[in-house]
Amino acid sequence: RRVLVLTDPVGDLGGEALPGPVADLGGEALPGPVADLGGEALAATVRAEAAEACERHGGAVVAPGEPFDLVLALSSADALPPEAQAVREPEIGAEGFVLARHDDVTVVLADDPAGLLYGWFEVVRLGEAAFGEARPARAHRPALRRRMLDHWDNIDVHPVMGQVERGYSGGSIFWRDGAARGDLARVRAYARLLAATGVNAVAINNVNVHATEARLLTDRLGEVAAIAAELRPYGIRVHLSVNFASPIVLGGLDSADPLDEGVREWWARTTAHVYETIPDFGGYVVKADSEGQPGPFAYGRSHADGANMLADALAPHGGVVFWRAFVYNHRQDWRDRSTDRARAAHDHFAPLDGQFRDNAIVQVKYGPMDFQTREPVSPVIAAMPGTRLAVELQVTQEYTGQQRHVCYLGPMWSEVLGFRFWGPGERTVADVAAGGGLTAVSNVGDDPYWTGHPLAQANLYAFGRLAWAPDLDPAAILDEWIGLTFPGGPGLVRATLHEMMDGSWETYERYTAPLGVGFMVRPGHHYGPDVDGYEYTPWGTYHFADRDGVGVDRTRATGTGYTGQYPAPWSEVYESLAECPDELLLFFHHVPYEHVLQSGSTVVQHIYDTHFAGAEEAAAMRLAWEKLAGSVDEALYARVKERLDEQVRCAEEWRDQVNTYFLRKSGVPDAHGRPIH
Ligand code: BDP
Repeated sequence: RRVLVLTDPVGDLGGEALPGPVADLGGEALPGPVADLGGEALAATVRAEAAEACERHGGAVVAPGEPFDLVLALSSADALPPEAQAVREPEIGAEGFVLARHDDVTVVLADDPAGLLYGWFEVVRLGEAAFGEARPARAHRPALRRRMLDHWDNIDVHPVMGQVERGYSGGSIFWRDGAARGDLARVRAYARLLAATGVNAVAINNVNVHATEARLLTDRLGEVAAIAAELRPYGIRVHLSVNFASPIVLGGLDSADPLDEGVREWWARTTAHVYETIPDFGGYVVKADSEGQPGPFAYGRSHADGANMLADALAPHGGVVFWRAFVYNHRQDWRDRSTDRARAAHDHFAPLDGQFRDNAIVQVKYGPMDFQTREPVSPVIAAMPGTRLAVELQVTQEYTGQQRHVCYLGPMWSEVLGFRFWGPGERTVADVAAGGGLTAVSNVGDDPYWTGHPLAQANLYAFGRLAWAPDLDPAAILDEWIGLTFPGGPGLVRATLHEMMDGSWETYERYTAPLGVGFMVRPGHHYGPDVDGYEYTPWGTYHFADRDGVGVDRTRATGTGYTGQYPAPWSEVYESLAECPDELLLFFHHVPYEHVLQSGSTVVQHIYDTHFAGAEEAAAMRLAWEKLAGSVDEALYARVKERLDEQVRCAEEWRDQVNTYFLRKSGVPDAHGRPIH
């Protein structure tokens, strides 16, 4: 192909306000100047990508005036060819692009170099199809302005958590031997990978900020700058997780009170220094008053006070603070059945709606508990119309098989993003999050396959694609990933992968904790079954199984009142035993074992049936993979096979423990007489 790239002159992006849709805030843009986003660096990336692709696949980058098959042009470029003029729009918008094909020419037109890069990757994704039939001009724009991955990476290797907290892909790609890696080539490759999926922000250290990592904000900032330099050419902004007590820990002050002038001044000064070093720094991520992290409660201040202090320090530089809503009491009395961890985030944050600064984004986990395989969508997302919200997902599979199990999470995320709190036709979760963003804990490490389980790459890909376009069909995203990862291979490989992966989230759900009740994992590392592992602990994660029944009564009528945190119609649907969706029944209700589900099965029979089925499906997955021996790369085959062996073993273990447990509790035998020990 002959490719024409027109990126001169790159407009000056300095001082411009961040655009982007804001569902609840009247379409308003985030205020504040944004330092130069590295426009020239991005434009250079587009040129280099095009040149490299031509070199690899044949073709050439041509000069203006020569014939071309593909033109990538900035709308501000001098001498736009007529093909590009024809698809010009008054405003394509930040990061957006127009793609068209007519008269045997493919056109990508963008207002800024980031849009051009995303347009380039769209062409790559389409492959030959980008040069086939005519394509009417279509504008592509990200639905969510901030599409971010959080790395729970430590610089040092933590004695319990290892280097990457909840990491299943080896060590950190950023840090090694107590410092930023000397060779950051892999970080650059990661940036490229992320840009190709649409991600534009990364936090490079753990939300649990230990002493060494806290210093990244001050005397170790140079290491952050080195990483930012690798991410910048792909349009990815660096963020840091900061410790709320930094003024004490790093600054030698005797307080971290967010209303104390000295403390505020310390943050303002420290933040200004960050921006002198990294002018396009994205901002902070904060876990406060959560699982032992310091926070504003120590000073009798609210989370709005805490977040606003950091927002004020960041505002002059155009930065934002992602303030996590994951705040709950992890030392509760398990005998006190009136406390309900599911209520905590809403209890703490909903009353603060409207009090957060415009550049403070409240980051809410998708469910009210903690990244379980099945949870209702967090009611906090519906409760703060006057606040920018980001929804947080977990790409790393802490509770979904730890990258030893195949578990494609696209369908779960798509369900969450498409959920309509206010009923059919009303706004979706993705609409609400448009003003804040979509974030997720990354699943990437220094493993040769990036994600430990090679098939877990699909989750990383799906996250980026859904953050860009939440209404994409997750099965289609999966096929995209399969096609791009196994190009040109036999159709059997692609069909088998689709068959193995598309329903794998539901398979995983079948053999693990039933009907939305959650947890039942081994305490600490959270892998494998332990039905009562958390039942008598202070973490607030209970199933309440006894000889009469199982499940958590979260109704207003007789339970914790959690259902009241939802707007209608869901407050009523979840409250009602008859209407509550089966898959969430035990999240909302405590029921007898022989309670009949909407499916017609009883609760206990459903548990038996799904656990037998889930373990069988895992075995079928392995069988399907075994048929691919010889058709895929040998090392890759072996890696996946070894993980599938473990998945099959673990699924059987889950099946046996869960089934046996409920047989013994309930005394109800399996209707089909299958062996349960
Ligand atoms: C939990 C993890 C823990 C994290 C915590 C969080 O087990 O390692 O620190 O979430 O999100 O799921 O802060």
